[in-house]
Amino acid sequence: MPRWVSRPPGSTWGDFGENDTKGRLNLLTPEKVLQGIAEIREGRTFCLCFPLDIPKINHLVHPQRQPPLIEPTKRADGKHAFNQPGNSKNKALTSIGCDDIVHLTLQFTTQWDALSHVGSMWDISGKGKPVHCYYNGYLPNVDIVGPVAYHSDGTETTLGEHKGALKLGVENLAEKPIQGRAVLIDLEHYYGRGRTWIGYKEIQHVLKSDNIVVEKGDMVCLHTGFGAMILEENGEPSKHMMENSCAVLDGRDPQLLQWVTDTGLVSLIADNFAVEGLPSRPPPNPDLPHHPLPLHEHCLFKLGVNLGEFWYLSDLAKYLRQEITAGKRQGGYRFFLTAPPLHLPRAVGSPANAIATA
Ligand code: UVW
Repeated sequence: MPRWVSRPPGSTWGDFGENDTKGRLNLLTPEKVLQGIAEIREGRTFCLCFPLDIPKINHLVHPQRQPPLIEPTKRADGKHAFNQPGNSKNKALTSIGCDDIVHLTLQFTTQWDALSHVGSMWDISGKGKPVHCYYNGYLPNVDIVGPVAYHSDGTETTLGEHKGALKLGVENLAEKPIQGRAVLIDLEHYYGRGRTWIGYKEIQHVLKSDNIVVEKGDMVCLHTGFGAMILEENGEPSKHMMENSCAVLDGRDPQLLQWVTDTGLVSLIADNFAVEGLPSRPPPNPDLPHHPLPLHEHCLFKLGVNLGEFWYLSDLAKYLRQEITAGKRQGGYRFFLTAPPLHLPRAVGSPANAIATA
């Protein structure tokens, strides 16, 4: 039985195969990798990640997302495994070592959203009965038990059951792996640090002004200045600042969503916490069924476009603008991007280890 007989209008479901789990990542071809490499001029590298414990107050926006908790592992005798001699019985050995464990909220800071992160409702059977599902009609409540922790005393712990669209996990980005040509759209330069809703018109203004063309298979990074603001506030901006500063995409602008579709972009990345404004603008008719995160629905559910959030893009944006202004950079705002997630099967998101090379 096919998973769906009708697909949402404007979606890519089935375009990459009936059992596809990678969405637009399929457009990251060897040619796109070579195009990305061709944008390297000076070999300058930029870390696009925050430390994993920044911003310290993310839990005010997402109460369930807590900063990482790191501690030494415990040995069989219950003692912490830090500064341990390699072999305490052999006094001739000079080694010392530590071993850590971390409790990590996978979407606390610089992150990828996997396609299993946000779904919507669709009538996959074509019988007039919409159900909750994810990209390409994958259903939630696929039951996989685990992972299992093996303890040194021989016991095992089942850490929990995960019921989600587990084939769409973040391992899809790791397996691809996610690397290729990216383009930076510098919204802060044109719209400043005040809250600005960016629709199609506003994005076109920046593309035209900076001579940017987004092509099929490109990864798109939106620099809003939000990341720099967080660092300027020592990682602890107020909740008001978190919710009211800098540019955010307007997921209720149909023309903007159509632009995301038409460009063929692979992933949409920003230095803020949801790429789109949160809460989003009200829909035209709030009484009709609607998604609270329209850009998430469009990208993760319909198109198979992974979202990158809380990246740090300000140093890269500054460098590219300086080089372009000095007439030193033909490729404009394009660069080579390597951004693997943790290769953690079934996870719905992951820290992104993102590096730009220009
Ligand atoms: C939001 O902030 C809703 O974005 P995400 O859940 O994708 O991190």
